[in-house]
Amino acid sequence: MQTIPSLALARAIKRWLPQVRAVFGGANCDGPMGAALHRNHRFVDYVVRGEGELAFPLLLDRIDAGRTPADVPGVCWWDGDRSVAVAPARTTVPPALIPIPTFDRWQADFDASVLRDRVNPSLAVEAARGCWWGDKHQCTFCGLNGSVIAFRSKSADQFWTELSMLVARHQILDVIPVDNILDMEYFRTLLPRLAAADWDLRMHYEVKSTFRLGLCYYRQGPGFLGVRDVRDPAESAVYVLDEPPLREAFLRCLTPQRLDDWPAQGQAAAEELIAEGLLLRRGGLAVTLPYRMRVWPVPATAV
Ligand code: B12
Ligand code: SF4
Repeated sequence: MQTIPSLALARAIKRWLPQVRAVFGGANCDGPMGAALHRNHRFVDYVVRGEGELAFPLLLDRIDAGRTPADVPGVCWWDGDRSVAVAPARTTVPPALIPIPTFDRWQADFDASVLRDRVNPSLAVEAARGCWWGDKHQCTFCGLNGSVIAFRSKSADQFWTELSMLVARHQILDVIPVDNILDMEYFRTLLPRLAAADWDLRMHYEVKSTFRLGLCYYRQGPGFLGVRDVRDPAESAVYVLDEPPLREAFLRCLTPQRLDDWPAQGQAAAEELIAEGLLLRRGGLAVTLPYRMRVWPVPATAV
């Protein structure tokens, strides 16, 4: 929800139903923004700053018990007309406890909607919080100023289980992970599994601009539909390894090969890859170029 409409709605609700408690939370209430939002709007009863999984149930407990939430981390509350901001928690919610979203009610509403044939629905899922890049040198424009930036992610097993359950339950193949950044470990653990499932999943992940294209290339495009190359089109090129003989030649040459021993079709495929700069021939041997490169040796997004 947007902040200003949410404030207007909260004010209207409080005007008509003053007994209702207005609680705000989310990215726009993070850190000092949350304290300022509370301080400036007397009709906002509470603001939860930071992660809600532990703080929100605690706040509800305190409200239920008629106690002040002075011990609930990150919460802003009113002591008379004074806005009090409790310091946020130092600990974070362990990734294994990050809940699985429940889309059942949304699905029922969607199915009943007249717009259902006009909208292409996606599932929003969460595998990680924080940012491993920002942990070391946060980008100047980063919006995660108030939150804990330490990176934490679900194990590939857990995320795979959640993802496959949601996809099967809702029969939706468009998936949007809300993570700030892709867990690099997933190249080894999760992505090969997604690729092997062969589900036609369309996942949209954020990666760093310094991300090595060779990583995708090495993993044979692990379920990626495409990599957006934001360089000047004049300097970039796309080469797709989509024909079986090309893929086979490429993969076989991960171990140096003597091309003379290959059948004609394999040799033709290898020649094409050599021409593209994806294989290197030295003497009688051909080998796939190494993928761990800072700068990709060919002007290609070879996925
Ligand atoms: C998905 C997403 C979107 C989607 C939303 C799709 C949708 N239908 O929900 C789209 C693409 C529309 C979007 C748009 C924008 N986004 Co956005 N978006 C995100 C993203 C990637 C994930 C948010 C999410 O769902 N997380 C999963 C949930 C479970 O976690 P959470 O939101 O952090 O919530 C936790 C707590 O905040 C708290 N909480 C949340 N809500 C509440 C409510 C209550 C009552 C309580 C008690 C607690 C609580 O508990 C949750 C669990 O711990 C975040 C980055 C990130 N990874 O957080 C950016 C992010 C929230 N977006 C951001 C921005 C700037 C925008 C835009 C303004 C961009 C623009 N210039 O247009 C717009 C604004 C849209 C709007 N109307 O408000 C910034 C916000 C910066 C800030 N601190 O204010 C973020 C943090 C990205 C960033 N790093 O800069 N966004
Ligand atoms: S990569 Fe994104 S989340 Fe990470 S520090 Fe930069 S802007 Fe922030």
